[in-house]
Amino acid sequence: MSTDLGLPPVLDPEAAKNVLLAAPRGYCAGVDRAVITVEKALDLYGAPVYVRKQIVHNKHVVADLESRGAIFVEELTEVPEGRTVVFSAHGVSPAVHAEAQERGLKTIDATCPLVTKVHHEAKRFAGDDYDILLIGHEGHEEVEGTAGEAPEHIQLVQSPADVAHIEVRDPAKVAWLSQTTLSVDETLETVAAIREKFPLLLDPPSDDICYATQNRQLAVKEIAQEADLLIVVGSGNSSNSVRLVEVALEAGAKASYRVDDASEIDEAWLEGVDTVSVTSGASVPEALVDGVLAYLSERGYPAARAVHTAEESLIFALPPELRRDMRAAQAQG
Ligand code: 2E7
Ligand code: F3S
Repeated sequence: MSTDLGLPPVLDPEAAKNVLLAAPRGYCAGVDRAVITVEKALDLYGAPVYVRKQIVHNKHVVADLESRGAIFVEELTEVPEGRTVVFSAHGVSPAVHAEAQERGLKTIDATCPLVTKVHHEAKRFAGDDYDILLIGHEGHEEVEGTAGEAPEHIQLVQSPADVAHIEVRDPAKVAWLSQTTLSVDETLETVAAIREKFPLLLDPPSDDICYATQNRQLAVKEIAQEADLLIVVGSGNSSNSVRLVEVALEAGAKASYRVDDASEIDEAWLEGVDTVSVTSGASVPEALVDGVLAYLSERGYPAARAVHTAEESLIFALPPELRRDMRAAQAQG
């Protein structure tokens, strides 16, 4: 399905080859905040600073922060007692907060505020004793964090096909929530299937799929229609980046691949390709996109033409615990 935004045609009819660049793409406000949080923590406390899980799902971002002294761990047991640990943008369950406190760790919570909002919704529905159907991907850190807010009330729904097997205590008390980085179209299908089974289904108070996910999917649809090849820059464990490939193919791109950087592009993908479209996931530094555009330019493609479908200006304040320590350090001179 494609979205007609009523935009002027983007292709240059005179040019044999075209490169279209989605806008918006790349860093969202939550990623920007999380990456800056680790950088400022390194400045303020000195290396090493521990980070539970990848701060965002991008291997270049993680490698860069590692080179500056961040240590990424899977579990809090790997963090020496009394040290500082940053929680990733994807959020953590209350059990992880409790474990950190037990181990005497100083914590800085870089959970995206839009994930925290979903945690609050989960707590509220659970407080009203609703069965909560959380649409998302099993094993994703965000889902583990959200589900951990009310494990007895929440069950995971991964696709419309799962709906047939759902059992609830009271069909009149069912609500749904979702991971923030899902495909908008597929989630609508899943919700429709749930609602057919439970007509009294309660919606979240506002969209759980965040503005950045929605905007990047809308933008990719716009550059997919004309694309012989659509390249998504992003890591393999980045849910929102992987979704962009799926959305691109759904929207009519003839082929679409995800790459971590230009070195992963296969020259054979370009055979017979006139129009290449490019976008990037919410955890992807712009330099990696620049690398892909340079790769295309070296192979005879013209400068990219940006296709704007939304403006983004959201900025989140840094975590309060970090701001407090920054103020204290400043006051000490
Ligand atoms: C946090 C949240 O790090 P990402 O690639 O994460 P996903 O969830 O897409 O795998 O992208 C940024 C981001 C998105 N959502 C960070 Cl909850
Ligand atoms: Fe937050 Fe959405 Fe980014 S949930 S981290 S703004 S992709």
